[in-house]
Amino acid sequence: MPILIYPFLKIIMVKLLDTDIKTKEVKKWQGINILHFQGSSCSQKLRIFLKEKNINWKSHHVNLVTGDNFTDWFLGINPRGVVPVLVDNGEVHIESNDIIKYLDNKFPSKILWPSNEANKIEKFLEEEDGIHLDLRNLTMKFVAPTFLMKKKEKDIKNFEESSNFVEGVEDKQKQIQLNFHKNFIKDNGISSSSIQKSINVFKEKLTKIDNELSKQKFIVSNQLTIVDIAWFVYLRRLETIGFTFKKNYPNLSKWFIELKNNKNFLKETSLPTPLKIISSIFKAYLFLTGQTFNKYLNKD
Ligand SMILES: N[C@@H](CCC(=O)N[C@@H](CS)C(=O)NCC(=O)O)C(=O)O
Repeated sequence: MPILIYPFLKIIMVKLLDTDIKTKEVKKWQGINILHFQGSSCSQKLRIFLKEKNINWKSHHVNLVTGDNFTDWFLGINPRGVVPVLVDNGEVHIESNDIIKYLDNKFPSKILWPSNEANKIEKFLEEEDGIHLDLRNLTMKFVAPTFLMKKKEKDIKNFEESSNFVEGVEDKQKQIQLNFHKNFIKDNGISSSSIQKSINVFKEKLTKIDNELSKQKFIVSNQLTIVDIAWFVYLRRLETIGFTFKKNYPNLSKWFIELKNNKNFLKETSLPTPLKIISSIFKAYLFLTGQTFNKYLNKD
């Protein structure tokens, strides 16, 4: 059963049970351990949060491009096959927003999830998590070539055959991840209709956030919160893909430029160097073959 740590805020932690954890060595890990990938948006959000709060942590790099997340070792820590993961003194927590909520409570030095705005923050983060696969659609279409983004059949098979239990019950999230990668292989990439849908989802959300930012300095209030970090990460990815904000989202654009002055924000959202090089070459290829992001942007 999920553990309620702040019952008054309806906050639910995803903490693995001992029986869910097949990679037993992590139970001996001391302190704050983070399993993450440099180019993963959820990991970027968590890393900025950790830096802003000055929390010391031990890094465990999981390369999503080479399939580290579908090894028995990693699946024995997170059966969903995704990063980030927190191992705190042998306890395994998954789901980036839940990890952040847990750590914000544990280290109250600089609160980024203030209790007086908790309901609003939860709503924003639920929405952010809900469109994560839209961000992935756009990333997998515009950041690197399909052949590089495709998971290996043997990795998918290993993932499919691995344990499916989170908090002692069969997990639906694993199936969502599995279906995503299987469809990517079957369709040889992301379909044009999915791209169009994902762009429209973002246009709607950006309009909403731009409106919030017309009323106050940050998205939730006049104070920086985790929602700003989460959306900064999304905007950095959208920017890489080719989205521009200045004309249609002026408040958002101003907020984005200001947050870019924070070195931690900028550094943690940079693509790994090899991916940066591949992405530049790929962008040129998309341009030459008339498949740029802008081609989709202005359609409804
Ligand atoms: N809801 C999850 C989503 C985690 C997620 O999808 N992580 C991505 C990276 S941002 C991942 O690990 N993808 C695995 C892959 O692409 O192979 C969370 O917030 O932690």
